[in-house]
Amino acid sequence: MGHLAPFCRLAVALSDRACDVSFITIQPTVSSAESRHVATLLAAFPRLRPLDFRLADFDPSAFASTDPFFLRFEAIRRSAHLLPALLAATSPPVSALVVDISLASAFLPVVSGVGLPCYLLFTASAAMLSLCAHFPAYIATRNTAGVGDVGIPGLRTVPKASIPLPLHDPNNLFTTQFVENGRILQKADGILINTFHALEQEALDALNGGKVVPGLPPVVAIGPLKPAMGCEGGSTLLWLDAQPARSVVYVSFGSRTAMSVDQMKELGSGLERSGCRFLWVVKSKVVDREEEVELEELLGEEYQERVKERGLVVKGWVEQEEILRHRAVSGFVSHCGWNSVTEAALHGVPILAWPRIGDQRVNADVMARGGLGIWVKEWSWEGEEKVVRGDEIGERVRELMEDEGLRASAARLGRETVKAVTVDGSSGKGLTEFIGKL
Ligand code: BUP
Repeated sequence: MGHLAPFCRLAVALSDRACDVSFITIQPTVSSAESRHVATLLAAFPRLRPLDFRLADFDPSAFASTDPFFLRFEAIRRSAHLLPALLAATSPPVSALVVDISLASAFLPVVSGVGLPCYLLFTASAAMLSLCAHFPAYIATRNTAGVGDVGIPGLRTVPKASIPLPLHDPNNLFTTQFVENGRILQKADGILINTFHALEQEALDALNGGKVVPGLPPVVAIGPLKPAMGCEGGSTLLWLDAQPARSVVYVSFGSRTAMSVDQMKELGSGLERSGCRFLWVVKSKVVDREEEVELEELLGEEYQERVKERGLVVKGWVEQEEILRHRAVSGFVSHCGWNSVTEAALHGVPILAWPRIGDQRVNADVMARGGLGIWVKEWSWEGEEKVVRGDEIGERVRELMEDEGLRASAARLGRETVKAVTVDGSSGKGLTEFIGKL
């Protein structure tokens, strides 16, 4: 969802600005959330033209990864040769493509081969783009030394502990994709990125000033891309309506970060001990289709009964953006998926960061530097057995909800974010610049 959501938003933003937009859809999807999201998008915006992309045969067992999302990216990458036929059948003809960063090295040569400009959409932070751009050169110097702290020229050092875990294994499928995509960035006609200058000026300057790596095409900040799809209230929002203003902490770890049952129980106890009202989205499986266990089984029989006066626990999809914009919500315990960070910024909601996998520590660092929240660096990370205790979680949640200074600085960033996405703001101008090129 972290990749799909910004693509849907970009499609709507371009269409709103009088571009004729075709949207390549891929079937089958990995998660139910993806299928629903695409169906909702196409129903709400019939002017977007769906192009149905059928994948070539793919045997996942041939690749060094068990991550269903990395494997799906690989399946799409290996179907790139089918793209020209799809494009040739499109009327009116397509004049440029915007391709996800994860597909860059497979799709860029094919798109260039049919004579079309190819832009990349980088769906994470500019700090992460800097790591992606520099990483191929970095590992070329390491020989057998393995990955340590990575000093990004013109920016800062990403500590070893914040490097996504798969990148420590040179044979991992994600490492192969990341390095190949990093190597080909210079060949793109431009790189659109879902961030904004007030949050990541330094990284954007380093990228565009040729400091990170020479010869990059323009890196154009167009974020945060604004959510485009409304929703129908739903029981979660009704529950929020009944809560006092700025009293609720929202807890979610995104669409692909599962938590162990032991850790979930400690988190539940921490939320209870914090004394704060809370809305907690529980996720115990990486892919939502496999989420079968009932909440009672995960949290213990009496938990929900005990907390029902001030806590709502839900399993499955919620309308996160509507939650973050709700007047009752004033804190967010987040894994720091990049979309979640930018959505919190847009609504000035302070974050207590608990990054778990992938780029989330890099994002948490950007978030904390930007004055949007607190990051407890010692909390557990992928590959670690450690269980963070409930009393510690409760204390930090209370701190998040009571820190007036933090609330003020998050609100300040919120105002800057809103300004950035107006037509005359930095990201609004970025989008205009891109449309001008089209
Ligand atoms: Br879960 C969930 N409702 O219940 P991130 C997510 N979202 O609207 P991730 C909901 O999905 P990656 C839910 O608002 C955001 O736009 C959320 O993206 C929305 O994290 C998106 O925050 C999730 O980037 O993806 O899912 O971990 O690993 O690609 O960053």
